[in-house]
Amino acid sequence: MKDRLQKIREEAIQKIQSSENLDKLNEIKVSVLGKKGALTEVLKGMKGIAAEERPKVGQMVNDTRTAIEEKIEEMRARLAAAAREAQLQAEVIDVTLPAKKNHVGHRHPNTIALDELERIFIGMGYEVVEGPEVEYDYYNFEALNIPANHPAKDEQDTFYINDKIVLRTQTSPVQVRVMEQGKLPIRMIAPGRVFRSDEVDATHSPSFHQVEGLVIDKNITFADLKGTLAEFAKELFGEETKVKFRPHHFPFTEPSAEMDVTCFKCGGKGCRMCKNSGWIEILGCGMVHPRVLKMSGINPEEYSGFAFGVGLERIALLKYEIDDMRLLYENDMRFLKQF
Ligand code: 2NL
Repeated sequence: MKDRLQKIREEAIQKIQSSENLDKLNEIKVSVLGKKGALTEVLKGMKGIAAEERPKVGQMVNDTRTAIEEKIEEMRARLAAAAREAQLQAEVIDVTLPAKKNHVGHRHPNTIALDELERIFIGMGYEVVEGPEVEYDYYNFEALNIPANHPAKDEQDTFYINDKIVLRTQTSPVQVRVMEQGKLPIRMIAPGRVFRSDEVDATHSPSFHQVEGLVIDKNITFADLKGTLAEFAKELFGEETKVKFRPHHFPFTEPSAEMDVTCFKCGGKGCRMCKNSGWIEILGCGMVHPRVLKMSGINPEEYSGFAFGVGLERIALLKYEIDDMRLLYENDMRFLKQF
């Protein structure tokens, strides 16, 4: 019996010491100390031993078990430390490696121009209001005094969803919605995306952006329009900028005008930028047509107002001297990050 236990002990210790990982070690533990293990087999054989011998044999079995358990624990600690060390080695971070380049984003030229326009008008007490891009024909055309037979309504120029709904061709419908709410006075700008059925070229795109402005109060005159837009031009293009108004026609304003600014490149002497005229066309404007006021529930005998519309891309192209609108939509970072 003693020899057998000695043999079990030596074999077990030999296996334990040569086990190369924790899984292997556990297998050995089960094969020796487990329910069907070698040592357990010995205990089962105790029945055949004389009663007076049993305590002694029991003691020997227990000593063997303790010795094997100690060896296993010692080996377990060694293997665990080795595994941890290997993991640390595998996960080592080289803090001297160069960092990943962090590409910081950049505002689009349209966004830079819009932020600038909003800053100027907010500074003059205007509110910024947005509205739907898919709009009723009523708000986009009818409420703006654009008759059913007007060329702008042609399917060649306007995208129709159905005969009552269009993709807005201007942001004026946002202003009509504000006028309808009936809270006066109004001092607002309406920036946003607009749509026209145009072919793409250097100056046209089927989707572009507009900023429209609207002021309605008692005693608003063309002098308010001129003063406001002259101030706007100075803030946008520089203090020395002068403006001039040329008569024009829009269905929603009367009288109507287009505003030019002195060329900010040559100061008015004439250059490539202003096609040698010294002037650059910048926006359309006018006094809100009394019919437009009336249709939105405002009494034209009591209130008057002015309105204007600017193409955002036109401002961005001019300000940053970009000669092709398509560059604004290609999302080429090498181009965009110049501004
Ligand atoms: C242009 C011309 C303009 C307006 C827009 C407007 C809006 C309302 C009432 C009256 Cl709610 N008018 N907007 C007025 C005059 C001109 O835009 O050529 N824009 C690029």
